[in-house]
Formats: sequence, C-alpha cells, structure tokens
Amino acid sequence: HRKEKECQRPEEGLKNDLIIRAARGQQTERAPCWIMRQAGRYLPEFRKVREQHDFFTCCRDAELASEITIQPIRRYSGLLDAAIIFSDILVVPQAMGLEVEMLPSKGPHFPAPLVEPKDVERLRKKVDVEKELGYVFDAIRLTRKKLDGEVPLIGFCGAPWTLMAYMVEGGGSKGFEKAKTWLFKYPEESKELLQRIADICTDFLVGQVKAGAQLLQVFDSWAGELSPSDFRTFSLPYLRSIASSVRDALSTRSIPCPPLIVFAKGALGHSLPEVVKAGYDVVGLDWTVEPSVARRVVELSSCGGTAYKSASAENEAGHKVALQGNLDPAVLYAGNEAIEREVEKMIRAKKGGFGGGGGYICNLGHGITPGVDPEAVKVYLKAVHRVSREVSGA
Ligand code: 1CP
Repeated sequence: HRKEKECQRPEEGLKNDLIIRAARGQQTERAPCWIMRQAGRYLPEFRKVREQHDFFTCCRDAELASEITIQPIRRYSGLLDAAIIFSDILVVPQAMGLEVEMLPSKGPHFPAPLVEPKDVERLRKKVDVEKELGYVFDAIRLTRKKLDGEVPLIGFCGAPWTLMAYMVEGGGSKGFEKAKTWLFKYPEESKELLQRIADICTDFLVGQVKAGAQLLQVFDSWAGELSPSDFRTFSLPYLRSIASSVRDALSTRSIPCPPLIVFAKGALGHSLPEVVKAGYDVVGLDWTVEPSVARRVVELSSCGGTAYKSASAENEAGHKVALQGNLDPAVLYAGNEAIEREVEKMIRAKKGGFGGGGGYICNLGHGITPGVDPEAVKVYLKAVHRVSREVSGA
C-alpha cells in the first residue's frame, strides 16, 4: 500500500493543481500564488502556538507543524494555491550534529559553530535522514492527510552555501566575514563541506517527496553575499548537484519527480542565465530583477527546448523554465493603494511585469516579515487573483 502511494504523481488527487501546471511552464487561467514564510510570525494564530511551545518543538511535533502549516491556508481560504511545510532550513545542520537554538527575538544561534576545518570532524560521518529528520517526513504525511488535496504541499531545504554560512557564523550575520574567510582561506575544505551538505539535502528532499511533498524549493538566501565568480564556484555547483541527484534518485526508484524551485536571492542580477540552466523547473526571483527582463532571459536560454530536460517521465520533451516572484515584501506595509499599484506593475506586461504567458507563480521577492498586517496580505492576494485573471484572459 505504502509503495503505491510513493509512486503517485504530484498532481494526483489535487483539487487545485494550478501551481504544478505553472511550474511545468504551462498556461494557467490565473497565476498561482503562495508566500515565502507564509506560516509564521505575522499571524497571531502562529504567535499563540509559539507562546506555548518552543520553536524546534513545533517543528518536531507533527500535530503542531501541520497545524501551523495549515493556518494561512485556513485564514486565506481560496486565495493561496500551496502550503509550505512548517520547519526550518537549520534542521539540516542539526541532523549533521550541530546544536542550534532559536533565541527569542534574536533568531538562530549555534553554541559551537565550525571555527576551523578540523571542526568538521565534530559532524556525523554519515547522516541517516530517516533517523535524524523522520519527524519532518511525519509532519508532511500528516499535513497531506489534513489538506486532503485542497492545495499542494511544498517541501524545502536550505542551499549548501546558505547552510554553511550559518554553520560557520554561528547564526545570522551582516558581513559573513567568518564564512567568507573559509571560502578564501580554505577553498578545498569549503568545497568538501558544501558537497557533504548537498548530499544530505538530496537525501532529505527525496525523503520529503516519498512522504508526500508535491513541489520542492531550495532556499539560497545568502547567494547575493558572494561575488559572481564566488557564486559560480561555491554556490551554483551545489545547487546543480542537488537538482540532478534528486532527479536521479527518484528516477531509479520510479518515483515521479515533483517540480523543483530554486531561490538564489541576490545572485540573479549577475547569474540569471546560469541559474535558469541549473536543472530546476522554476527560478524564484527577488525584487531586484525586472520581470520582463527575466522573461526574456528564459526565452533565450530555453531556445529550442534543449537547455533543459526534465527527468520525469511525463515531461521528457522538456519545458521552458518557469518564474516565481517577486514583489518587494515591504510593499505590504504601504497601504492598499500601493499594494494594488505594485501588483499591477509586477503582473501587467505593458508595465514591465510577468504578463499572461503562463509559466508564472506569484510570490514575494523574499519572505514576509513579522510586522505585516494579515489584512494587507488579503488585499494583496485578492489583487493578484484579479489582475492575473485579467492578463490571462480568463
Ligand atoms: O521564534 C520564531 O517563531 C522563529 C521564527 C521562524 C519561523 C516562523 C524561524 C526562525 N523560522 C521559521 C519558519 C521557516 N523558516 C519556514 C516555515 C515555512 C514557511 O512559512 O515558509 C521556512 C521555509 C524557513 C526557511 C528559512 N529559515 C530561511 C530561508 C528563507 C528566507 O527567509 O531567506 C532562512 C534563512 C532561515 C533561517 C532562520 N530561521 C529563523 C529565522 C529568524 C531565520 C533567519 C535568521 C537570519 O536573519 O539570519
């Protein structure tokens, strides 16, 4: 019975498969929409759960994680086209053997970060993702059951460079001096660590698909801290490695590969053509990229459909890479008029927006921030539905 379930295509049994179709480059009657960090601190119902439970307890308890995942779906009923599993990118460093705490109002903190290459010896030699991260798979299974096909569920992980940055810095950072020192002083050891993280991310994402994740996103939140050349040396190869290894691993097990999304924040001004060819179905954009320009880059990069072939059986011919993004999250503070205006600019082709050509998933250009009024989010989502229906001619 379990085996059968594992072989399902991601869209099977879905009442709303807009995002899956858009991720495959197809035309949709309107742009599907979700919000990075939609299950989180701007929601009073999330803060209420957090008053009672520690952050990583919420991640580790399937009942709590699934409840928090569904909170925005419930509040914005009919307006969000995907859920994202409640967890954090830092569960991977934890699985590798590093302790991570979530400090109130300060964010993540590693009591014993990696200071020098010899500290890598403190990490687990081999990470059994079922054992260390099985709680994420449990949360995904339970959430799928509760969602009952209403919208698809997105799984995710952090990108190797972003995770390495946290593991070396010991938490958030402004200048990333410690992590960059590793890249410049110990390039070979850095590459070894990055590949080790990439391999665990691969196993983790494959496990999430087996548990029921219907799309996957890789978050390279600190890609933009690197120079173009360092991005291509220390980030891009590992993003590629994850995409191709996930496709290979699923294909050997005859499991259809769900759409893969890559979000390399801040790196697309210099490396959009390279990221478009990194093996993902969807490229997430931050707000520093002009939508119409990104559309043109995809057209050129995918010329003749040879740039990219999906490994999933139903899509052998390859499809054009889809785009996701990219409203500046700060717009959500600026009132209804500004929200409507900026949504128009993002979506209408004649205003430089993504237009109605399909292959487009609407999102913010980075995560929603804690101070946003949940009512402003409703105004934003309704504007997206209205404008994108108009441009799609539906
Ligand atoms: O006290 C709290 O409740 C902590 C707030 C919080 C939340 C709600 C953190 C700490 N993480 C999360 C959840 C989370 N993190 C999700 C859940 C699903 C969703 O709603 O999207 C996801 C996808 C993440 C991913 C994540 N964590 C990223 C990548 C996305 C991005 O915004 O760039 C990063 C960089 C993190 C690290 C992290 N975890 C938490 C914080 C405050 C941070 C950022 C710290 C920093 O600024 O460096």
